[in-house]
Amino acid sequence: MTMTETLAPAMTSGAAPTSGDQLRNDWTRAEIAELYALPFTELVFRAAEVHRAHQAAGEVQLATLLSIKTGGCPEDCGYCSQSVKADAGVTATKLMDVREVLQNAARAKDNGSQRFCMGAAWRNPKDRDMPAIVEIVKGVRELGLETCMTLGMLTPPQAEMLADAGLDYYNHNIDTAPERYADVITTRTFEDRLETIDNVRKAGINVCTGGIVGMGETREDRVGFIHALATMPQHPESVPVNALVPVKGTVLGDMLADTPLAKIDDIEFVRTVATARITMPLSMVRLSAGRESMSESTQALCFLAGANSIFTGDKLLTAPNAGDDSDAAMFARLGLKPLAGPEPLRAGCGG
Ligand code: SAM
Ligand code: DTB
Ligand code: SF4
Repeated sequence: MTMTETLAPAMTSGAAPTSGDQLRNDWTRAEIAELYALPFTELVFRAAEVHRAHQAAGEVQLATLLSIKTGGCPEDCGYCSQSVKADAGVTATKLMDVREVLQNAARAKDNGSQRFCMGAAWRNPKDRDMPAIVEIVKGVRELGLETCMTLGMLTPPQAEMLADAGLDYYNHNIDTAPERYADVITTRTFEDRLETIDNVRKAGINVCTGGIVGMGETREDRVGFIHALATMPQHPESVPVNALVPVKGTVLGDMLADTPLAKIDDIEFVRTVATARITMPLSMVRLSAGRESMSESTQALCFLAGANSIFTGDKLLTAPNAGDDSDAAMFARLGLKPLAGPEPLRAGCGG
């Protein structure tokens, strides 16, 4: 199938999702590079067409994050304030009590969130942690929220336990292009990441995987990052696109603080969102970390280019987020609505 054949004709906002028969997972790097290099308005126009053909354009999913176990992580991810290698003033905590998690989840629901995403600063959960995690998943589901966890690497039995508990999504980012991975993280490999994603898939849990732009990578690296996602045997149901939050005391935060021009260019960020949308038409593309320092105009361009999910609330895991009031004002100004119905993707990518 050629690239143009994948682009369905524009449909009106709110159009019913298609069956997914136009999905491809045989994208080449050259095709993705070609999309990235389109004139900006052409790229955004095409992404908006794909968006309208497959999703309810104008509706944006609201998800809320909670750090249920903060800091003290043995991994050395160069961007992360929670690594033991970072000196970012993050105090390490134990796993949060189930009741406290449920109080936070109930608040998120009251504030209109559809999904509750819980993160733990672990390389991997220990088997002794699993009963409490299972209890949390069940409790949050009972509140009527979709559940997402991000706990580090999982074994197949751990993934099965989470599936049995009813976990809806597991977040495990590939973060960057395969060939750049070792520049950012040395304590695990890109292949380790894919293995956990595979374990999650096999257990029947929806996959949330994406990464970070603005870590000093090149356009070619960003092409490699999107290529790795769009050629997965089944497209991720959710694709978080984070803009690096440069935290002082982290390797990347300190490095980029000295090179202010390294911050991701807004237009390049929108290009990344648009390319993700075109290559993965049914995935939820989430504007994740970094919105706090992003102008409303840039975010509006991202929504036009097919982003359809955000994290709400004042805090991400440890870093500040845009906050409910400013998001409510932005939604009003842009005429956006919180996503009400189910997401389009359950069919995945048959290739
Ligand atoms: N420990 C688990 C793991 O690494 O899979 C879960 C938590 S981890 C904080 C989740 C994701 O947050 C990372 O994979 C990364 O993409 C993103 N992230 C962390 N710190 C960030 C930062 N400073 N700026 C942007 N994204 C960040
Ligand atoms: C993702 O891709 N972004 C979220 C979520 N998955 C877990 C985390 C962003 C973290 C930003 C930095 C912080 O709060 O420490
Ligand atoms: Fe640990 Fe996750 Fe942070 Fe890496 S990103 S240091 S694995 S909490």
